[in-house]
Amino acid sequence: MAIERTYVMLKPGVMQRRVAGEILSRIEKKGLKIVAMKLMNIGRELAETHYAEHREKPFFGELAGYITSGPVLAMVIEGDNAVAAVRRLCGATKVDDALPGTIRGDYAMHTGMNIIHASDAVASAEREIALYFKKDEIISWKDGNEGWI
Ligand code: IDP
Ligand code: MG
Repeated sequence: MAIERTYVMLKPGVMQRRVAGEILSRIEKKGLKIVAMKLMNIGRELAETHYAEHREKPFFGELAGYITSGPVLAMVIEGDNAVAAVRRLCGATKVDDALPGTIRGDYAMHTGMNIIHASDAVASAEREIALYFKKDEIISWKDGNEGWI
């Protein structure tokens, strides 16, 4: 068991389309645990810091514009190998590669608006969690389910 935390963010289109519950439900049903969550507007500065690795990419302006266009649902998700587990639920970055059954495969038509962000490694998860959450906003909680999920 390698209990990890990952940063997950439902992008603005999710709130516009009123499908946050459906997507959260997939994360919960998998057996992952929500340990922090907040609805927030991201400013340009935070968007550019979060996506700093893409600063030189041609889609950077579109990406920063989209992510700041409305509220996002930011969360920290915990579980066994949670980083890879959430990435699998999300599906591929490019919508043409995202298979049906994955969140992006089922909900996204355009790569630039691919519905959900999830950290790609434990190190980036730590960096991203710290960008969005204070330590005391993350709740460690125990339940009786760990044996069977
Ligand atoms: P990821 O979200 O699967 O980790 P990244 O390569 O880190 O994918 O890209 C960050 C975000 O930038 C993607 O989720 C997507 O919204 C956007 N993006 C990536 N590649 C393209 C592209 O080729 N065109 C438009 N937007 C893109
Ligand atoms: Mg990425």
